Amino acid sequence: MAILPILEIPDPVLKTVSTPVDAVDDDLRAFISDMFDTMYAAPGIGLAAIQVGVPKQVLVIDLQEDEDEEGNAVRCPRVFINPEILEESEEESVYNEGCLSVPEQYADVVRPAAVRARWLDEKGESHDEQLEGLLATCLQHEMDHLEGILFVDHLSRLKRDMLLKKLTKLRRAG
Ligand code: GNR
Ligand code: NI
Repeated sequence: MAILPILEIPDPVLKTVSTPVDAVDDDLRAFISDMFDTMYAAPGIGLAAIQVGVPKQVLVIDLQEDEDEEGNAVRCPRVFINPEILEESEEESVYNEGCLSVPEQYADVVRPAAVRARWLDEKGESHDEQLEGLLATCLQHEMDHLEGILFVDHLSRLKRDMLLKKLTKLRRAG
């Protein structure tokens, strides 16, 4: 169990373009386990490897939508290695996104409502699936990280500057 430090804007490492993984092995699985520890502790619903400083095409998602009878979150951890978007829907959806690398700031982002994606899981097995709803939104948000893109890069300059100013103020306030 290891909780890794999460890089925050304006750390230039977040702009790194991540490279594909060439072997899904025990070392990678140990790192993925640390990514889940880090994501659950934050807490967040997704995490890309570059957010903890590792420029590999690895991301983890757990929407934490399901609850048991006692109202406890049921874990549904998903791993995406070397993900690719094969198709995007014409239909768009708007979601009020946040990011662990842009703490406590939220803004509406427009993205394709559904995507067909291909990826490897933690066993190295290939998946090709149509995803929609929050899972599609979150996957696109995480895949942006692999290109060095943050959700604020989807906003108008005015909205982005306002949001970054708020973050600066918040940090000054401690
Ligand atoms: O925890 C997170 N919540 C979230 C909400 C809406 C859209 C995307 C996300 S991902 C984010 C965690 C994160 O920063 N992943 O990169
Ligand atoms: Ni993010």
